[in-house]
Amino acid sequence: MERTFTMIKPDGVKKALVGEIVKRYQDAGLQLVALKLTRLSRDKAEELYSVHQGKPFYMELVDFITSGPVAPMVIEGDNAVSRVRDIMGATNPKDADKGTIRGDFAEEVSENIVHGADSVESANREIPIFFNDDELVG
Ligand code: DAT
Ligand code: MG
Repeated sequence: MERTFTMIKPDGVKKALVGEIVKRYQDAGLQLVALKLTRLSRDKAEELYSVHQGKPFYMELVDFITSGPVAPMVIEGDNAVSRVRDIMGATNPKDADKGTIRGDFAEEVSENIVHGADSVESANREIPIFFNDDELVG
């Protein structure tokens, strides 16, 4: 059993995709452990994306992720990290397969609907940025 962190970005919330995305994860047999609607402070956005600091798209990324409500969640299941990444699709929607979230709903790499942790270590770092232990209830 593995836990991962995934988050619907402001474009996904704006396009009313929260229900659709949660359904895709649950239909795949993954379990929802925590979910909320919130808005990211600049500090938390910089913490989430600290590995991208200094990259050309970093400022744009932080501006975007703080531009509106987001829906962070914790998901549990066998191989949850890689299965969530598979359901999300490739980082650049132009490379993402149809049937994946990004392939179906995104057009630009800078606005690609969802975030997903890339490893168990990343998930363990990212989850506490958004949730206290007593919020992990699923
Ligand atoms: P992922 O979100 O698939 O883990 P990543 O960690 O490499 O991808 O990058 C984090 C986010 O940064 C990504 O979801 C969108 C943005 N991003 C990545 N590469 C970019 C680029 N070349 N131009 C603009 N935004 C980019
Ligand atoms: Mg990443």
